[in-house]
Order: sequence, then structure tokens, then C-alpha cells
Amino acid sequence: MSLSPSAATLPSVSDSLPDSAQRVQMAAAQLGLDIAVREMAHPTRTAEEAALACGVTVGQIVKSLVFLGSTSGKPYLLLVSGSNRVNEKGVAAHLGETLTRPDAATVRDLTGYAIGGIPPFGHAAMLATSIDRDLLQYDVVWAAAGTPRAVFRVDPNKLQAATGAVIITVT
Ligand code: 5CA
Repeated sequence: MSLSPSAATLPSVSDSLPDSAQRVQMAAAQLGLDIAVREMAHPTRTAEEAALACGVTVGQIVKSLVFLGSTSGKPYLLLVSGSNRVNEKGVAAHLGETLTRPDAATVRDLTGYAIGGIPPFGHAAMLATSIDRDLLQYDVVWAAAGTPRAVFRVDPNKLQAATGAVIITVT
């Protein structure tokens, strides 16, 4: 008897993922981004936790941060290196308006995900997306994939291209 059943009889990897993580996997496929969402044994709720769980530096973790334009009310998504703090004045100058931080419930409405698991794409609303140029120095970065344990690894240049993110300096 074969110990390795054919691929057709095995569930795909994503079948064992929570619904939120599966949605991220599907959104990636729609963008033509070849990633594998995985659930880690340890929490990845913050950049620091994710770096530990993934065995990479904090700088290689993608923080997906939602802001609102003070004037327009328009939602913005900033993809920021885990080791960087956003200089809101500098980013505001780039975006053309000052920014506010929405509360957790608003972030959930806009993205479809809870804070700690917000992915860099596949959101409920259209989010004008910018990416921290410091992320582009790495061969591989890791981002959240819908839950506080789900992540995926990706070439940051491919992430930028797939999301159409504008490359900015956030610090
Ligand atoms: N999974 C990790 C690594 S990929 C992650 O999602 N990190 S994160 O940085 O993108 O998400 C946590 C961020 O959510 C924090 O940096 C913080 O800026 C933001 N945040 C935390 N609490 C709130 C809150 N109550 N309202 C709005 N934003 C919040």
C-alpha cells in the first residue's frame, strides 16, 4: 500500500486554514502573486512576534497600517518595514493631506480583517497603497495573512508590483 496518496485525494494546504487566511490566499491568486499562506505555531500579531515566529529580522516584517485622509476621509494603506516608525508629517506631504488613525472597528470595516492580521491586499474597500522603500532592500519579507498567526513570505518587489503600491520614504 502506498504511504503517499495521490495529490487528488489530499486536501490542498489552504483547506486547513481559517476562512480569513484562505481569503488572503485567494486574493493573492487573483493578483497573480504566488504565495503560500501558513499558520505559525506562535502568534504573529505584532512585527516583533512575527519576526520571532518567522526567524527573520523585524525589518523584514511588513506592517499593514491603515490611515484616513483628514480632508478627504479617503483610506490609505501604508506597507511599512517592522523596524520603521511612520513619520506622519513626511507621509502626509507625499499624500497631499494630513492623516488620522482610524479606530479598530473602522480598520476592520475597511479591510475585512482584525488588527494583527491585516494583509497587504485583498481588502473590503479600495485602499490607496504605498510601500516603504526600506522593505525593497530585502530578498524576502513576511506579511500578515488574515489572522494573528497567519503569514506569507514574498519578494517585496513582487508585492509592490502586485499591489500597485507607490514607493515612498516613511521615516
Ligand atoms: N501580524 C503583524 C505582523 S505582519 C501585524 O499585523 N503587524 S501590524 O503592525 O501591521 O499591525 C499592528 C498595528 O496595528 C500596530 O502597529 C498599530 O499601529 C495598529 N493598531 C493596534 N491597535 C490599534 C487600534 N486600536 N486602532 C488602530 N490601529 C491599531
